Amino acid sequence: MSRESTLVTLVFSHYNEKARWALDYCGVPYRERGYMPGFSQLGVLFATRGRGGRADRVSSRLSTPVLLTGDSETLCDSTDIARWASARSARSAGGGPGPLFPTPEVVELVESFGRDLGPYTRRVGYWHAFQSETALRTLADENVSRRQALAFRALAPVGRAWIARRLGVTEERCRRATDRVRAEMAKVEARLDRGPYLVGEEFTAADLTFASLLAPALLVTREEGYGATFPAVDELGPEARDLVAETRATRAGRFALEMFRRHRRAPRARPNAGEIAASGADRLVDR
Ligand SMILES: N[C@@H](CCC(=O)N[C@@H](CS)C(=O)NCC(=O)O)C(=O)O
Repeated sequence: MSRESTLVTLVFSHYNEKARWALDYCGVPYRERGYMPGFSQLGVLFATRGRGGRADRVSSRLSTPVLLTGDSETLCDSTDIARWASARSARSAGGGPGPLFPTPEVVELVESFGRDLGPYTRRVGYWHAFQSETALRTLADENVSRRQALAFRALAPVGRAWIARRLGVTEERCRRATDRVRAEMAKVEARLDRGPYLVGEEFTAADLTFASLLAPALLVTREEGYGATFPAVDELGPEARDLVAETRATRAGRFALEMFRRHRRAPRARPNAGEIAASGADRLVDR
């Protein structure tokens, strides 16, 4: 029997939520090691024995999520993790890509959301968090161990400038990113005219990826199913509050929240992050 897998996360990140959700959906048990930005890179270095993964347009060699599977594989990308989880859950039914990746169209959509939506909701999320007095503190206090949260808070002024530089978080770029998010939502709405899910008649990785990567603009709560805690909407300024309200009112926003509601049951309790022990059974879904 293989050992339990370990998921190394930047705990509140939407790409990480995508991996957690896929693992939970496919019933794969795992332990989560959750980190704040700046610490996650150390977590990845440690987990991969200094090797890291591969950099691409939206991520670095030290990006999360990283999954150390119980069979000693190391997967350094959320799509690779989701595909692995899906194939693993299909193994007993004779193999194949599994429930999350039934067709190549799903793979294409997952990749396009990863490229054209994820980086933009991330930039918008960080910009608005940086305008708030308390948001970064909440992200730390609610998501990682007390020790890590204190260390993060001490380093936050430097960390913030570092994140802003790495991810291009400026007011002007946030504005353009917001427009790109709206354009992606419009594309999704056009698809929803054709059926209940983004591809075909069943929930797939396309729906899961869209909902996860839109989550920072919706501020999906733990109660609504998100596997980490975002700041509360009233911790943010008026512009951010309006954006969350606007996104939640769109058809695409409502669809994403519906995917959380129907396919990702909320975690039972806030785990003691830092060393979060999560099991698939804790956050299962109705399938
Ligand atoms: N292509 C990657 C993107 C992952 C990504 O960008 N992760 C970010 C969190 S949102 C990260 O860990 N960034 C830290 C870094 O690259 O140093 C995936 O889908 O797994």
